[in-house]
Amino acid sequence: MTTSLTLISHSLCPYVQRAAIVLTEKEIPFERVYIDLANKPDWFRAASPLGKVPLLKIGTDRYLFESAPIVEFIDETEPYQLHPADPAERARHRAYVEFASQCLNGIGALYNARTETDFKNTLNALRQKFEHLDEQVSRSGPFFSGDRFCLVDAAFGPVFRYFDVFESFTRLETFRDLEHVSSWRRQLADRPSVQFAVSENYGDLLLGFLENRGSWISSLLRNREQQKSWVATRLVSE
Ligand SMILES: N[C@@H](CCC(=O)N[C@@H](CS)C(=O)NCC(=O)O)C(=O)O
Repeated sequence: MTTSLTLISHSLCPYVQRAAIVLTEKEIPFERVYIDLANKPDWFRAASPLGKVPLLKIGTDRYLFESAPIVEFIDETEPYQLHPADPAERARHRAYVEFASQCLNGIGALYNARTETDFKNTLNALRQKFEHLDEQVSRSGPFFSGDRFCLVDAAFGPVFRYFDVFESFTRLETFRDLEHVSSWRRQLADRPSVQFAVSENYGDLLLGFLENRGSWISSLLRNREQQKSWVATRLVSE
């Protein structure tokens, strides 16, 4: 691609990550512009009919919106397709990209859950999705459908990344005994395109976001911080 590409981003958005991963997989140079979603600039409102990131700016004045068409555009305009060639398998991959979006909705519901009961119910619903995925993902790995990294893998890298942060302060056991999903999750976490899709301080940014939700997960996080500071105070005073 000879035209310059700019990915209009937000540091925590998992849909933006999909586009960043695919651009990196395809070794396409691109710039990133971050916007404040709480204070959307006028040019962004004009370019984004749904008011959401990601946007892909092509050249100086064309914008694409919605992550699915954005990543398919990137895939189709560059050699070495990341979607399967077989139409039925491609349709199945597209369906699992949507499944990844539903997992993201479940994660949103999880970090917004106000009570322990809601939190547990939401986590159970997510666990059922991962159980289903454990049946679907390639047995030999490393990726969703075998040895080729596909667009569907780009959609799940950001899903699993949330759990890396959640597990840094609480035990959820969402993936317990899910051998195939766990192995896929590890492979995606090791993939450079997935790692570089977020900034180095992503974990801290997400922790700060979670702490301010006023939800059950915020209290888990604060309790954890309190426990740590009690231990530290005790160590200092002993
Ligand atoms: N269906 C959209 C979802 C994108 C999305 O939800 N973006 C969120 C951030 S992760 C956003 O921009 N929200 C701002 C808003 O809704 O005002 C896609 O696949 O691109």
